[in-house]
Amino acid sequence: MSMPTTSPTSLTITRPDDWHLHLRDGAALGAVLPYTARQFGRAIVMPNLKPPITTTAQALAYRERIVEALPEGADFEPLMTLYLTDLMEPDEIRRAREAGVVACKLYPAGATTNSDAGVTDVRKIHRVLEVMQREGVLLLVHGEVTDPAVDVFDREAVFIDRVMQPLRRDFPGLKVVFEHITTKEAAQYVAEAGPQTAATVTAHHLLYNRNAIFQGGLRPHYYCLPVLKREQHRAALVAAVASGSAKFFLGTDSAPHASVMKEASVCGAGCFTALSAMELYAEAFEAAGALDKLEGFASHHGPDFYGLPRHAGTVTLRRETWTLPDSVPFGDAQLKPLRGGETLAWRLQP
Ligand code: OTD
Ligand code: ZN
Ligand code: ZN
Repeated sequence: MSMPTTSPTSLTITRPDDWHLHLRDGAALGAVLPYTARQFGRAIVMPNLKPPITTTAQALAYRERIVEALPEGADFEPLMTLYLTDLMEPDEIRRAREAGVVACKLYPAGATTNSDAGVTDVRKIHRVLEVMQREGVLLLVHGEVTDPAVDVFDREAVFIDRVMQPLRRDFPGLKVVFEHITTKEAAQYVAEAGPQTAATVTAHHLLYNRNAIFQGGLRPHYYCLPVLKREQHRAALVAAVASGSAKFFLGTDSAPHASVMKEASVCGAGCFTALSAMELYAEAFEAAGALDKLEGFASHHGPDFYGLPRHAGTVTLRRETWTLPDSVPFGDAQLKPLRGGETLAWRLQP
Protein backbone atom coordinates (compact mmCIF):
# COMPACT_ATOMS: atom_id res chain seq x y z
CA MET A 1 0.00 0.00 0.00
CA SER A 2 1.46 3.37 -0.91
CA MET A 3 0.98 6.16 1.55
CA PRO A 4 0.62 9.75 0.42
CA THR A 5 3.65 11.81 1.44
CA THR A 6 2.42 14.73 3.45
CA SER A 7 4.46 17.34 5.16
CA PRO A 8 2.12 19.54 7.13
CA THR A 9 3.18 23.06 8.00
CA SER A 10 1.30 23.05 11.26
CA LEU A 11 -0.12 20.59 13.72
CA THR A 12 -2.84 21.34 16.26
CA ILE A 13 -3.33 18.77 19.01
CA THR A 14 -5.03 18.43 22.38
CA ARG A 15 -2.94 20.13 25.06
CA PRO A 16 -0.20 17.67 26.09
CA ASP A 17 1.11 16.64 29.53
CA ASP A 18 4.53 15.55 30.73
CA TRP A 19 4.23 12.31 32.71
CA HIS A 20 7.83 12.35 34.03
CA LEU A 21 9.56 15.57 35.00
CA HIS A 22 12.27 16.87 37.36
CA LEU A 23 11.52 20.40 38.56
CA ARG A 24 14.05 20.65 41.44
CA ASP A 25 13.45 23.31 44.09
CA GLY A 26 14.27 26.90 45.05
CA ALA A 27 15.90 29.07 42.38
CA ALA A 28 16.32 26.10 40.04
CA LEU A 29 12.58 25.42 40.20
CA GLY A 30 11.86 29.07 39.42
CA ALA A 31 14.20 28.89 36.42
CA VAL A 32 12.84 25.76 34.73
CA LEU A 33 9.13 25.69 35.65
CA PRO A 34 8.03 28.37 33.12
CA TYR A 35 9.31 26.24 30.22
CA THR A 36 7.21 23.27 31.26
CA ALA A 37 4.15 25.38 32.11
CA ARG A 38 4.29 26.81 28.57
CA GLN A 39 4.59 23.40 26.94
CA PHE A 40 2.32 21.25 29.09
CA GLY A 41 -0.96 21.40 31.03
CA ARG A 42 0.17 18.99 33.76
CA ALA A 43 3.30 17.19 34.80
CA ILE A 44 4.13 14.27 37.06
CA VAL A 45 6.71 15.82 39.36
CA MET A 46 9.50 13.50 40.41
CA PRO A 47 10.25 13.36 44.16
CA ASN A 48 14.06 12.93 44.03
CA LEU A 49 14.89 16.13 45.88
CA LYS A 50 17.55 16.35 48.58
CA PRO A 51 16.10 15.16 50.94
CA PRO A 52 13.55 13.15 48.92
CA ILE A 53 9.79 13.71 49.13
CA THR A 54 8.76 10.75 51.28
CA THR A 55 5.71 12.11 53.15
CA THR A 56 2.37 13.59 52.18
CA ALA A 57 3.21 16.74 54.12
CA GLN A 58 6.42 17.18 52.10
CA ALA A 59 4.57 16.56 48.84
CA LEU A 60 1.93 19.16 49.67
CA ALA A 61 4.54 21.73 50.71
CA TYR A 62 6.50 21.07 47.50
CA ARG A 63 3.30 21.43 45.48
CA GLU A 64 2.74 24.79 47.16
CA ARG A 65 6.26 25.97 46.21
CA ILE A 66 5.66 24.90 42.61
CA VAL A 67 2.35 26.76 42.40
CA GLU A 68 3.99 29.86 43.90
CA ALA A 69 6.79 29.69 41.32
CA LEU A 70 4.36 29.60 38.37
CA PRO A 71 4.41 32.61 36.06
CA GLU A 72 1.42 34.95 36.29
CA GLY A 73 -1.57 33.50 34.42
CA ALA A 74 -0.02 30.09 33.82
CA ASP A 75 -2.50 27.24 33.46
CA PHE A 76 -0.52 24.32 34.83
CA GLU A 77 -1.19 21.60 37.36
CA PRO A 78 1.63 19.76 39.13
CA LEU A 79 0.80 16.13 39.91
CA MET A 80 2.66 14.99 43.00
CA THR A 81 4.48 11.74 43.77
CA LEU A 82 6.09 10.14 46.82
CA TYR A 83 9.55 8.59 46.89
CA LEU A 84 9.45 5.01 48.18
CA THR A 85 12.01 3.92 50.75
CA ASP A 86 12.40 0.66 52.68
CA LEU A 87 10.79 2.46 55.63
CA MET A 88 7.64 3.75 53.93
CA GLU A 89 4.51 3.05 56.03
CA PRO A 90 1.31 1.78 54.39
CA ASP A 91 -0.64 4.47 56.30
CA GLU A 92 1.35 7.14 54.50
CA ILE A 93 -0.07 5.86 51.21
CA ARG A 94 -3.64 6.32 52.48
CA ARG A 95 -2.85 9.85 53.61
CA ALA A 96 -1.18 10.59 50.28
CA ARG A 97 -4.15 9.29 48.31
CA GLU A 98 -6.53 11.48 50.30
CA ALA A 99 -4.31 14.49 49.67
CA GLY A 100 -4.36 13.96 45.92
CA VAL A 101 -0.94 12.37 45.45
CA VAL A 102 -1.32 10.22 42.34
CA ALA A 103 1.71 7.94 42.34
CA CYS A 104 4.76 6.63 44.16
CA LYS A 105 8.19 6.29 42.63
CA LEU A 106 10.34 3.21 42.97
CA TYR A 107 14.03 4.01 42.71
CA PRO A 108 16.23 0.98 43.22
CA ALA A 109 18.73 2.40 45.75
CA GLY A 110 21.62 4.03 43.90
CA ALA A 111 20.17 3.65 40.38
CA THR A 112 20.13 7.34 39.42
CA THR A 113 20.47 10.94 40.66
CA ASN A 114 19.42 11.29 44.34
CA SER A 115 18.29 7.68 44.63
CA ASP A 116 20.49 6.65 47.56
CA ALA A 117 17.49 6.47 49.89
CA GLY A 118 15.61 4.27 47.42
CA VAL A 119 14.36 0.73 47.87
CA THR A 120 17.02 -1.94 48.49
CA ASP A 121 14.67 -4.89 47.89
CA VAL A 122 11.10 -4.79 46.57
CA ARG A 123 10.09 -7.40 49.16
CA LYS A 124 10.61 -4.71 51.81
CA ILE A 125 7.74 -2.64 50.39
CA HIS A 126 5.20 -5.40 49.74
CA ARG A 127 2.76 -4.07 52.34
CA VAL A 128 3.01 -0.62 50.79
CA LEU A 129 2.43 -1.99 47.29
CA GLU A 130 -0.66 -3.85 48.53
CA VAL A 131 -2.16 -0.59 49.77
CA MET A 132 -1.23 1.19 46.53
CA GLN A 133 -2.92 -1.55 44.53
CA ARG A 134 -6.04 -1.30 46.66
CA GLU A 135 -6.19 2.51 46.72
CA GLY A 136 -5.43 2.99 43.02
CA VAL A 137 -2.10 4.77 43.53
CA LEU A 138 0.18 4.22 40.54
CA LEU A 139 3.67 2.77 40.83
CA LEU A 140 6.28 4.55 38.70
CA VAL A 141 9.43 2.53 38.25
CA HIS A 142 13.02 3.43 37.46
CA GLY A 143 13.70 0.10 35.80
CA GLU A 144 17.39 -0.63 36.21
CA VAL A 145 19.14 -3.08 38.50
CA THR A 146 22.03 -1.62 40.48
CA ASP A 147 24.06 -4.82 40.72
CA PRO A 148 27.61 -3.67 39.91
CA ALA A 149 28.24 -7.01 38.21
CA VAL A 150 25.67 -6.13 35.54
CA ASP A 151 26.94 -4.02 32.64
CA VAL A 152 25.48 -0.50 32.66
CA PHE A 153 23.97 -1.06 29.20
CA ASP A 154 22.20 -4.26 30.32
CA ARG A 155 20.68 -3.00 33.57
CA GLU A 156 17.23 -2.30 32.17
CA ALA A 157 16.86 -5.66 30.41
CA VAL A 158 18.03 -7.51 33.55
CA PHE A 159 15.56 -5.49 35.66
CA ILE A 160 12.67 -6.93 33.64
CA ASP A 161 13.58 -10.49 34.59
CA ARG A 162 14.70 -9.87 38.15
CA VAL A 163 12.19 -7.27 39.34
CA MET A 164 9.43 -6.40 36.88
CA GLN A 165 8.16 -9.93 36.18
CA PRO A 166 7.86 -10.92 39.88
CA LEU A 167 6.33 -7.52 40.70
CA ARG A 168 3.67 -7.95 38.02
CA ARG A 169 2.95 -11.47 39.21
CA ASP A 170 2.58 -10.40 42.85
CA PHE A 171 0.52 -7.26 42.16
CA PRO A 172 -1.53 -7.86 39.01
CA GLY A 173 -3.96 -5.05 39.83
CA LEU A 174 -1.35 -2.37 40.45
CA LYS A 175 -0.99 0.22 37.69
CA VAL A 176 2.69 0.33 36.81
CA VAL A 177 4.53 2.81 34.60
CA PHE A 178 7.90 1.58 33.40
CA GLU A 179 9.54 5.00 33.26
CA HIS A 180 11.83 6.29 30.49
CA ILE A 181 12.27 2.96 28.69
CA THR A 182 15.43 2.69 26.61
CA THR A 183 15.60 -0.85 25.20
CA LYS A 184 13.83 -3.14 22.75
CA GLU A 185 13.38 -5.58 25.64
CA ALA A 186 11.41 -3.00 27.66
CA ALA A 187 9.35 -1.90 24.65
CA GLN A 188 8.44 -5.50 23.93
CA TYR A 189 7.74 -6.29 27.58
CA VAL A 190 5.34 -3.36 27.92
CA ALA A 191 3.63 -4.03 24.58
CA GLU A 192 2.92 -7.62 25.62
CA ALA A 193 2.03 -6.93 29.27
CA GLY A 194 -1.57 -6.57 30.42
CA PRO A 195 -3.52 -3.29 30.41
CA GLN A 196 -2.19 -2.28 33.86
CA THR A 197 1.34 -1.74 32.50
CA ALA A 198 2.45 1.29 30.49
CA ALA A 199 5.68 3.17 29.76
CA THR A 200 6.94 6.69 29.30
CA VAL A 201 9.43 7.48 26.55
CA THR A 202 11.72 10.52 26.46
CA ALA A 203 12.41 12.62 23.38
CA HIS A 204 16.15 12.06 23.69
CA HIS A 205 15.81 8.27 23.70
CA LEU A 206 13.70 8.53 20.52
CA LEU A 207 16.17 10.85 18.79
CA TYR A 208 19.60 9.55 19.81
CA ASN A 209 21.57 6.39 20.25
CA ARG A 210 24.70 6.05 22.36
CA ASN A 211 26.96 7.34 19.59
CA ALA A 212 25.68 10.82 20.51
CA ILE A 213 27.63 10.65 23.77
CA PHE A 214 30.90 10.18 21.87
CA GLN A 215 30.41 12.39 18.78
CA GLY A 216 33.86 13.93 18.20
CA GLY A 217 34.64 13.83 21.93
CA LEU A 218 32.80 13.20 25.17
CA ARG A 219 29.46 15.01 25.19
CA PRO A 220 28.25 15.39 28.77
CA HIS A 221 24.89 16.89 27.83
CA TYR A 222 23.91 13.58 26.21
CA TYR A 223 24.66 11.64 29.39
CA CYS A 224 21.58 10.57 31.31
CA LEU A 225 20.26 7.51 33.14
CA PRO A 226 19.23 5.12 31.86
CA VAL A 227 22.07 5.81 29.43
CA LEU A 228 21.38 6.03 25.66
CA LYS A 229 21.57 2.59 24.04
CA ARG A 230 22.45 1.09 20.63
CA GLU A 231 20.60 2.07 17.45
CA GLN A 232 18.50 -1.11 17.43
CA HIS A 233 17.04 -0.07 20.78
CA ARG A 234 16.30 3.48 19.67
CA ALA A 235 14.60 2.06 16.58
CA ALA A 236 12.46 -0.24 18.76
CA LEU A 237 11.33 2.70 20.91
CA VAL A 238 10.41 4.67 17.79
CA ALA A 239 8.46 1.69 16.44
CA ALA A 240 6.63 1.35 19.77
CA VAL A 241 5.44 4.97 19.87
CA ALA A 242 4.77 5.07 16.10
CA SER A 243 2.50 2.03 16.47
CA GLY A 244 -0.02 4.26 18.21
CA SER A 245 -0.29 1.83 21.13
CA ALA A 246 -1.94 3.47 24.14
CA LYS A 247 0.64 1.85 26.44
CA PHE A 248 3.28 4.41 25.52
CA PHE A 249 3.10 8.05 26.47
CA LEU A 250 5.14 11.20 26.84
CA GLY A 251 7.53 11.68 29.74
CA THR A 252 10.41 14.05 29.05
CA ASP A 253 12.54 13.10 32.08
CA SER A 254 13.87 16.63 31.66
CA ALA A 255 16.51 16.71 34.41
CA PRO A 256 18.30 20.04 34.74
CA HIS A 257 21.84 20.24 36.09
CA ALA A 258 23.94 23.43 36.05
CA SER A 259 26.38 23.31 33.13
CA VAL A 260 29.32 23.42 35.58
CA MET A 261 28.05 20.14 36.99
CA LYS A 262 27.65 18.60 33.54
CA GLU A 263 30.97 19.81 32.14
CA ALA A 264 32.97 18.35 35.02
CA SER A 265 35.27 15.40 35.66
CA VAL A 266 32.28 13.66 37.20
CA CYS A 267 29.30 14.63 35.07
CA GLY A 268 25.83 14.51 36.62
CA ALA A 269 23.28 12.41 34.73
CA GLY A 270 20.38 14.15 33.04
CA CYS A 271 19.30 15.90 29.85
CA PHE A 272 17.44 19.21 30.03
CA THR A 273 14.74 19.16 27.35
CA ALA A 274 11.81 21.02 28.90
CA LEU A 275 12.46 24.19 26.88
CA SER A 276 11.77 22.49 23.53
CA ALA A 277 10.09 19.24 24.52
CA MET A 278 7.21 19.18 22.04
CA GLU A 279 9.50 20.37 19.25
CA LEU A 280 11.87 17.45 19.89
CA TYR A 281 9.06 14.92 20.01
CA ALA A 282 7.57 16.33 16.79
CA GLU A 283 10.94 15.88 15.13
CA ALA A 284 11.14 12.26 16.27
CA PHE A 285 7.60 11.42 15.18
CA GLU A 286 8.02 13.15 11.83
CA ALA A 287 11.25 11.25 11.14
CA ALA A 288 9.27 8.04 11.76
CA GLY A 289 6.47 9.16 9.42
CA ALA A 290 4.15 9.09 12.41
CA LEU A 291 3.18 12.71 13.08
CA ASP A 292 -0.44 11.54 13.19
CA LYS A 293 0.43 9.49 16.29
CA LEU A 294 1.93 12.38 18.24
CA GLU A 295 -1.38 13.55 19.72
CA GLY A 296 -2.27 10.17 21.22
CA PHE A 297 1.21 9.81 22.69
CA ALA A 298 1.47 13.34 24.04
CA SER A 299 -2.11 14.15 25.01
CA HIS A 300 -4.40 11.11 25.26
CA HIS A 301 -2.66 7.94 26.44
CA GLY A 302 -1.23 9.48 29.62
CA PRO A 303 -4.44 10.88 31.12
CA ASP A 304 -6.33 7.76 30.03
CA PHE A 305 -3.90 5.49 31.89
CA TYR A 306 -3.85 7.71 34.98
CA GLY A 307 -7.65 7.97 34.94
CA LEU A 308 -7.58 11.74 34.54
CA PRO A 309 -9.51 13.84 32.01
CA ARG A 310 -7.89 14.83 28.75
CA HIS A 311 -7.46 18.59 28.29
CA ALA A 312 -10.17 20.52 26.48
CA GLY A 313 -7.76 23.04 24.93
CA THR A 314 -5.23 22.63 22.13
CA VAL A 315 -1.70 23.69 21.23
CA THR A 316 -0.21 24.29 17.81
CA LEU A 317 3.20 23.35 16.50
CA ARG A 318 4.32 25.15 13.36
CA ARG A 319 7.04 24.19 10.94
CA GLU A 320 9.46 27.03 11.58
CA THR A 321 13.24 26.94 11.80
CA TRP A 322 14.59 28.49 14.99
CA THR A 323 17.72 28.27 17.07
CA LEU A 324 17.59 26.92 20.59
CA PRO A 325 19.49 29.15 23.05
CA ASP A 326 22.94 27.81 23.92
CA SER A 327 22.22 28.30 27.60
CA VAL A 328 19.62 29.83 29.92
CA PRO A 329 19.87 31.20 33.48
CA PHE A 330 19.62 28.63 36.28
CA GLY A 331 19.71 30.42 39.61
CA ASP A 332 23.28 31.70 39.93
CA ALA A 333 24.42 29.24 37.27
CA GLN A 334 23.75 28.42 33.63
CA LEU A 335 21.79 25.55 32.15
CA LYS A 336 22.40 24.08 28.71
CA PRO A 337 19.41 22.64 26.90
CA LEU A 338 19.96 19.50 24.87
CA ARG A 339 20.66 20.68 21.28
CA GLY A 340 21.40 24.22 22.58
CA GLY A 341 22.73 26.50 19.83
CA GLU A 342 21.33 24.20 17.13
CA THR A 343 18.26 24.61 14.94
CA LEU A 344 14.91 22.92 15.31
CA ALA A 345 12.35 22.40 12.55
CA TRP A 346 9.16 22.75 14.64
CA ARG A 347 8.12 25.51 16.99
CA LEU A 348 5.40 25.52 19.60
CA GLN A 349 3.10 28.54 19.22
CA PRO A 350 2.88 31.31 20.33
N1 OTD B 1 17.84 10.37 35.00
N2 OTD B 1 18.87 12.28 35.80
C1 OTD B 1 17.92 12.43 36.78
C2 OTD B 1 16.89 11.57 36.88
C3 OTD B 1 16.68 10.66 35.76
O1 OTD B 1 16.42 8.37 36.17
C4 OTD B 1 15.87 9.46 36.07
O2 OTD B 1 14.67 9.62 36.22
C5 OTD B 1 18.04 13.59 37.66
O3 OTD B 1 18.98 14.37 37.46
O4 OTD B 1 17.20 13.77 38.56
C6 OTD B 1 18.85 11.24 34.95
O5 OTD B 1 19.76 11.07 34.14
ZN1 ZN C 1 14.62 7.24 36.50
ZN1 ZN D 1 13.55 11.04 35.82
